[in-house]
Amino acid sequence: MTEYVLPKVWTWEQPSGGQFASINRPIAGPTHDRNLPVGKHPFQLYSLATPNGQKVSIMFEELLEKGHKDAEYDAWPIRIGEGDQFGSGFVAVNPNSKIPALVDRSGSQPVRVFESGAILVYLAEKFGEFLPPSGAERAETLSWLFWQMGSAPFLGGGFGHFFAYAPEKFEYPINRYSMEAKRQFDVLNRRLAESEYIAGADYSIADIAIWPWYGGVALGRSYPGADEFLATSEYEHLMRWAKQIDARPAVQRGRKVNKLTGDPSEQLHERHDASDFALRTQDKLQPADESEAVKDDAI
Ligand SMILES: N[C@@H](CCC(=O)N[C@@H](CS)C(=O)NCC(=O)O)C(=O)O
Repeated sequence: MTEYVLPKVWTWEQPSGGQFASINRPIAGPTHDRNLPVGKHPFQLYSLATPNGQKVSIMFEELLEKGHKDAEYDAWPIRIGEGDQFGSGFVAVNPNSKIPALVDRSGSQPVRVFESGAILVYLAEKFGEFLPPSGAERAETLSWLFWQMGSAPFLGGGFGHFFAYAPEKFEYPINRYSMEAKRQFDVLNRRLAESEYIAGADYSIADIAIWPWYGGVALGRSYPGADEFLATSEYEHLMRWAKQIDARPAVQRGRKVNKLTGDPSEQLHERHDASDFALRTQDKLQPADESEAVKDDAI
């Protein structure tokens, strides 16, 4: 590795290299005018089946599974590899230009919600599910939810980036982020040794937030080879929990929503109705997107 001589002021002169370099830029705001589509349901979700996106579609499917008919939603794919997140309509819903983003149109004025953690809390409070209303149990659930928000960027943006996406295998950052990723897996494993679910005896938005990231790596879905590299099978309690959540019907449906890559039977590009899943299974809805430019399972 040639030594990098720091300039006095950093300037954006060239793409940094590696996957996703083409969508990274040091400025915010829209790059083009484009309105977002609006469907028939009260909730409009603009997303992609990445771990951050899966959290919200899993939450909607769990609410529907519990019988909340008012939780019906339209889910529209945002192709982040093609820059959809920089369209004016999307930026108006999320000024941070990242999926997932939600518009609740059930009231007199539309309400925008961005950041997956904020969306989970908003829906949990609206439907009175998956987040205890007060006291120690609520504090524990929110603690783990915010743990995920602070920790997963080291797993994804740190470990995952240098393990899978950087233009070369650099030993220093891979060591640094593998150390942190394994420490985080151990945090979860110890917690799950004493508790069935992350926040206690009940399944909650903490599980819904944490599972797509840590379950995804442990089950060998994110970053091919990362499960072996990090020896995730050694985290016995975490593996038990990852498989238990993976078996939930709502989780199996939620993972498919806005999924554009991988096995065609796992993809549901747009979701507008519960019956869309059956249509997808029969392969009648839409053909698979062959583009592998952005593998949605692992970003
Ligand atoms: N903290 C945010 C993170 C969202 C995020 O990083 N989304 C990624 C996909 S997983 C994205 O939209 N990336 C597009 C980009 O960076 O331009 C959340 O939890 O909602």
